[in-house]
Amino acid sequence: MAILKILKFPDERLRIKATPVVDFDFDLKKLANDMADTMYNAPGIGLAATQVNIHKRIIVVDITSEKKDLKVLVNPYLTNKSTNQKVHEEGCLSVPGIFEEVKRPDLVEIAYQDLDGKTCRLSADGLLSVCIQHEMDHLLGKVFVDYLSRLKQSRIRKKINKGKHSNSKELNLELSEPLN
Ligand code: GNR
Ligand code: NI
Repeated sequence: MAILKILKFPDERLRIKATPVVDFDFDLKKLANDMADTMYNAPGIGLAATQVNIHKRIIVVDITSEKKDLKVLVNPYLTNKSTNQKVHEEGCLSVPGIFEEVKRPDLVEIAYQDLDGKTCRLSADGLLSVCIQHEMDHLLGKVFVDYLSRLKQSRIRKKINKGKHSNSKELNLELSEPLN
C-alpha cells in the first residue's frame, strides 16, 4: 500500500501528454494498486496517472462509495460519444476546493486494455461517463478548469494564490502541532 503525491494545479506537469503502456508487467500492476490506494485515500472517484506524475495512459475509477467497483483502464480510447450533452458539477483532486459545472457528451463508449493486456469495451452514462471523460482529459494534459470562462479561470488562480502567499497554512499547521 502506497499513497502517491498528487500534483496540484497550476503545476505544468499536469500538461504533459501521456504515452501508451506497452509492458503489461508487475510494475504496471503495482502502479495501478498504488493509484487505487491514492484515489480511495483522497478520497476521489477517479485518478489519472498524470496526476501522480506518471505520464502513461492509465486511469483508475470507482464511483461507488463502498469501494466495490474498481476499474483499471489501460490505454483507454474513445470509440463513440453521444451528440447529446449534459452539464455536471465537477471537482478535481488536483484543484482542491473548486467545484464548477462542465458540459460533456452524455454517453461514451471506450476501448481499453486490462492489466493483462486484454482488450475490453465499456459503455458509460451518468457519473461514470463524466468521470471517465475527466480522467481521459488528464491523460491529454487537460484539466476541467480549461472548459471554464476566462473570468472563472482567473478567479480560481487568484483563490489558489491567496492560499499560497499567506502564511496562514504553515501557521495553522504549526499551531495544531502539540507543544512539547
Ligand atoms: O473525485 C473526483 N470527483 C469528481 C466529481 C465530478 C466529476 C469528476 C470527478 S473526478 C475527481 C477525482 C479526480 O480529480 N480525478 O482526476
Ligand atoms: Ni481530476
